[in-house]
Amino acid sequence: MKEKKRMTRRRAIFAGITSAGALLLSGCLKKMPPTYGNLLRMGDNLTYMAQRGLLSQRALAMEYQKSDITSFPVTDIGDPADPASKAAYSKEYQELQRYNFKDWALSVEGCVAKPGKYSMEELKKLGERTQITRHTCEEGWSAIAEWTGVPLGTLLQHAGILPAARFVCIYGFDNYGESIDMLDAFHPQTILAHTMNGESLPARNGAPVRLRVETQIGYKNVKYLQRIVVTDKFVDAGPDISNGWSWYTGI
Ligand SMILES: Nc1nc2c(c(=O)[nH]1)N[C@H]1C(S)=C(S)[C@@H](COP(=O)(O)O)O[C@H]1N2
Ligand SMILES: [Mo]
Repeated sequence: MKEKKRMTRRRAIFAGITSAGALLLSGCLKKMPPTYGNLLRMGDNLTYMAQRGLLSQRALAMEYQKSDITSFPVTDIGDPADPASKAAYSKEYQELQRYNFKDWALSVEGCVAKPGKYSMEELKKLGERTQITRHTCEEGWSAIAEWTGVPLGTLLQHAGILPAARFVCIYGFDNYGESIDMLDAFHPQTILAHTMNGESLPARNGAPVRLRVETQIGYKNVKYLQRIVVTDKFVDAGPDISNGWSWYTGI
């Protein structure tokens, strides 16, 4: 009896290991990160393969209640008059900000049938989603806020995304950029947020619009959006390759 139990347990463990292995292997070939082979991006290999292979691809990130909302630390933005502050306060950005972003428009380019610019009004007309989520910065802090914005997938569909499209590069006015794959681009919680905690997105949090990609870590959430480029090839748009930060940072 004892022996049998032990056997069953051993078999169960073995079955568990082999099925997990088979799952990984079967999904493996299709689920290599596009950065595979890049030494500084080695972190992607396991996280991307594990996430794409084992988790439901539409799994939602945790959403919170209004009472969970916390303060957000001030990160990279300083005083616009201070030359040491980041390029988010470039001349072009300052000009737009001076008129409350009235003339701002988001450029959508690349593998889309209808490339063009979307004003705030046009973006808002496409639809919206509101979510209370936790932002997790790679530097060790996290904060919860409510975000409202147009789902990136809705915008891409409206722009007539072409079958060749594989990645979406998102750039801010400070030349910060990131790229994500189509699964994350069309994830229901991936939105272009124009509203934070019920108010227009403040400058320091990325006005007028920022990306919220809740399936990944803080630095993928590009602020001060300027343009979106849909590509058929992998473009490692991240600025942090030299730091060895992963391209894929699934959470
Ligand atoms: N354009 C742009 N987006 C950016 C950054 C940046 O420097 N420039 N920093 C990233 C990092 S590392 C984090 S943690 C979050 C910080 O968002 P917050 O300033 O709203 O807290 O923005 C991300 N998006
Ligand atoms: Mo961060």
